[in-house]
Amino acid sequence: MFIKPNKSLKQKISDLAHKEGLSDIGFTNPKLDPEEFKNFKDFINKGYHGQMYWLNNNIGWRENPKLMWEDVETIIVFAENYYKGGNPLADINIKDKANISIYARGDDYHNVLKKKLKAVASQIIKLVDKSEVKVFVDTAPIMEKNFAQKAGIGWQGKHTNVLSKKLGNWIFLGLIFTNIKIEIDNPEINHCGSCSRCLEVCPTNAFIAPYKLNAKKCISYLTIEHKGPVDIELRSQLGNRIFGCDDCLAVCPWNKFSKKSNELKYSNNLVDKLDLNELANLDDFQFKKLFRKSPIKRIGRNRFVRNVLYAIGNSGDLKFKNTLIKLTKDNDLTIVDAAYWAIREIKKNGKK
Ligand code: B12
Ligand code: SF4
Ligand code: SF4
Repeated sequence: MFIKPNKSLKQKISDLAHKEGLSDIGFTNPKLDPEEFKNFKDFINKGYHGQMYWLNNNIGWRENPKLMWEDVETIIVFAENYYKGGNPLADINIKDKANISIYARGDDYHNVLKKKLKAVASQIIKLVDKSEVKVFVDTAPIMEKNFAQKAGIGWQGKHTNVLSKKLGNWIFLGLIFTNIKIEIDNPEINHCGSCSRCLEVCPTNAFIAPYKLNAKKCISYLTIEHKGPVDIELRSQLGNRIFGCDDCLAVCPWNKFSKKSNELKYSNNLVDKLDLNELANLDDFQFKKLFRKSPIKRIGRNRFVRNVLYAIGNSGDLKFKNTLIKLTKDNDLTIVDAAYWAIREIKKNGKK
């Protein structure tokens, strides 16, 4: 469907986004720069995706979103600020407490953001006759960060995430595809300059080069996506990070422009400063209950307890002894392995 570029329609959609509390909006066409797809394929061919085999599914859709939906004419990209204020790394040295990435300390953004995008999308179809829309947050095979840069939301920094001069890097991305042809925005240019703070701070040296991540070494991958035991050499570098990692994001100087998010669902602090002992003792039912609204629930009790055990091993604290002994008899073999590893670490490095 073609309608003439329509400024007022664009303004109306932007107003709808602001009404929903979304932080930024940009418009672009569904054409990906071939260089970006080449980079993506290179990432897969080198095996940097680890066990995230799903990244290789429907790979053609990533290259050309029209193969997924041939009528798509415009991609509307939204940024959702989730910054809670304060120092996101404040907890990483409190060894007997869990550190959870700030994106996962409140309600699951997939649900919160999708609801807002659906509200915007349902209004768009009322504005234009025969218009259609599709809403995406995170899970579809779409190069969200590349389209965000093309739509002028921000640029992909050396840490590989999108950051903006207005918002810093604590932003989620969400997309609406539509068959309405709308005037597009200018892409944002890169403002990283000679800075390399994010590359230097990474605890596992996961960056092969600026803009290139070996996800297999990234703590976010290891604690969220990786199934089974984590490589022994990487376990001690996890510290107390039991779900996700914020280190490379937290050091970015552009965060001086970050403001506290107006979305209270991200800051309900459901899971702040949790005690490692309590977390290690969660059974399946308790785990599901505690994390029912959180993105953490996706990884399940066993992978979660595995992460907690690595953190306990890294705490070097003998007070966890009884819990560790109990978990050497768990039904899950990865948990058993993690419990024995933690006992060895505490014996080796522990404070009595
Ligand atoms: C797979 C995935 C992961 C993987 C891989 C991360 C990654 N860098 O892609 C893991 C599990 C590690 C991960 C972690 C995180 N993720 Co994630 N993840 C995704 C997902 C589902 C796909 C991204 C993807 O396609 N990766 C594949 C690789 C190839 O992409 P890439 O690293 O961006 O590769 C590009 C660059 O390497 C570039 N490039 C290569 N060489 C060169 C050279 C030069 C000179 C240049 C300029 C560029 C360049 O080209 C490649 C293609 O564009 C997206 C959602 C989506 N559908 O897009 C969310 C997404 C990227 N994740 C998100 C978030 C919030 C996170 C975490 C911050 C969560 C946390 N706190 O733990 C961390 C950040 C870790 C990090 N440093 O990236 C947000 C990021 C929002 C933003 N502001 O950008 C997204 C967009 C989800 C969302 N909808 O909000 N994630
Ligand atoms: S999220 Fe953490 S582990 Fe992953 S690249 Fe950034 S600093 Fe490194
Ligand atoms: S820390 Fe520096 S290099 Fe990394 S994304 Fe921010 S500005 Fe770019």
